[in-house]
Amino acid sequence: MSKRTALITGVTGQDGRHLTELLLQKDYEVIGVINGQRNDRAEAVKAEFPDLKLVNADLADQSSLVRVLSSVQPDEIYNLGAISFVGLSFKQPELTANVTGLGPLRLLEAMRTLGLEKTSRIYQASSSEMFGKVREVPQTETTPFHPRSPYGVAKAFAHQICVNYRESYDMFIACGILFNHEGERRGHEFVTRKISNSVAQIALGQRETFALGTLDPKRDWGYAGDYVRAMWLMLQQEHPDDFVIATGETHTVREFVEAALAAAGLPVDVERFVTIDPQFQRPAEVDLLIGDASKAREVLGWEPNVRFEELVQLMVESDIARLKR
Ligand code: GDR
Repeated sequence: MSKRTALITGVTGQDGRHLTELLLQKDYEVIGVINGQRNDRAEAVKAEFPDLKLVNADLADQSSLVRVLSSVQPDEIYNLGAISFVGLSFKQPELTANVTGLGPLRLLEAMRTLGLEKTSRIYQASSSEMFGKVREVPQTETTPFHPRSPYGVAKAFAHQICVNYRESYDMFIACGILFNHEGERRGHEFVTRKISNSVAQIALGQRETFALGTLDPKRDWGYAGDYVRAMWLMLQQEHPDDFVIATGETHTVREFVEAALAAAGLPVDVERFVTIDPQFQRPAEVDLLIGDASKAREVLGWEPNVRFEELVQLMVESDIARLKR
């Protein structure tokens, strides 16, 4: 039997790298989409995964998607590509709408144009940011959306166009509503990595303090390596569906800082190490997220393995080890 083929957009990001690792272990042929004339991250991902193949296309360029899907004919498509930093989406809302919102629609249309809608399966990276100003606690697959950023609005459009195409054209489209997921591959612009890296620098005597926008928001933080398993499981089911992927635990940014200081063996005194800088605050904030992943547990048999303290510890230890190198 020939190998199954998976196409991943956003392959150079945190989830793209975890998913590439998982699918190569499962003996898939993995093809990653990269964009741009010079993409330094493409070099890094190629060095990390020599068996990964790379192709050029862009979620903002329909004909490039048609060409790539036509030549690859993937069994599974994982759409992880997006403008994914909520803070940036306030500064570049139109770009965010185009890539994060319309990108998935372009992929679906490319599948239909090529007659792949009955043979290829697609995973869409939906987000807990769609819940925004939450209408219920905890959030499930049926909680109404109230996004609080251009990013959240774009993700809500993408999610609903996926549901619409699934219902209209009987396509296998699965949406994972993933709550925050972090780890040693997280980008430095996100709060968890900013904290783990800054705390590691303090522990090594390389800095004394660092600045955050606010300590109050609560997030349901899981480990990215656990969450890409859920993506794969969703595409192995008999029927496509939507699934919340979360730990069911919520913590404040302050608690993340406290756990990081403890993990580094520093005094757990947040005010001594953290200053507040309004430049890192957002025009509208998501105050509380906590997901109920019962459906994923029952239907997919999915469970998170890494819990909050362990996640913080693995991030701080990995940053300390990296900075020492
Ligand atoms: P989020 O992640 O917006 O939840 O989206 P992020 O880590 O950026 O923010 C989490 C919370 O921390 C607060 N915060 C700060 N955030 C950053 N980045 N920098 C700061 O200095 C800072 N200070 C406080 C934020 O305001 C926020 O409340 C992530 C992304 O990965 C999305 O792509 C994904 O869809 C969701 O998680 C689920």
